[in-house]
Amino acid sequence: ACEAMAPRAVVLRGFARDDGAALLRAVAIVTAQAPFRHMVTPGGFTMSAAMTNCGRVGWLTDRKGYRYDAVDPETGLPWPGLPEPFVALARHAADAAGFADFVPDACLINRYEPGARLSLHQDRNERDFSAPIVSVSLGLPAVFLFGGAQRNDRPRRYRLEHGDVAVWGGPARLAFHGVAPLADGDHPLTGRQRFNLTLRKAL
Ligand code: MD3
Ligand code: FE
Repeated sequence: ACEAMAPRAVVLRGFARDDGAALLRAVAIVTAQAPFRHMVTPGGFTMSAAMTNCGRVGWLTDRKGYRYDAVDPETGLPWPGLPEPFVALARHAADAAGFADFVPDACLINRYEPGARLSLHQDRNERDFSAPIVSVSLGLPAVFLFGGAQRNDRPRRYRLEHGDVAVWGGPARLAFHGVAPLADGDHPLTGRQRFNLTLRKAL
């Protein structure tokens, strides 16, 4: 099942459901080396979603700004490599959405607990906006807010469930988007948590 949100933005419902347990095992391996942490925005706010990364570079925010870096500032080590199941899934999902030859080099992993949210923003720290972004939802469901090219455009709301994969490219690549505060719940694989894998070509 495939649902279009906008030109070149689709949700592949349940695309990763059968891989959910394996993807979560890979998340546990990554976070043993690069633990989840609550980053601080340039404006001084601590983010409610906890984050970590794997891949050649990882996305960061601190008082100095938003950027990608090859080193985890918490450990001083390079980020763990991209697990093979992440790369395979990203490539297959991009293919299914009509983006051939997508090769991600970075994955931001977000962890939401009840009440955590992500305010409306654009993803614009990547070098090449022509590559799509593939996002995988695991665990508790969330309400995804999908706006337009302008911050003021009223966002539409989409429920993203365990195993749903979204692919964003073309004009949708720079759309404003966010995540509404997570509702409490209990998922058989993740308990009171939602994980989101955002696979990108950052370099
Ligand atoms: C639409 N994460 O990490 S993923 C992010 O659920 C982020 O954790 C959200 O937005 C999450 O930056 C949403 C879906 C997503 C990712 C990138 C996009 C949607 C997007 C880029 C352009 C438009
Ligand atoms: Fe984003």
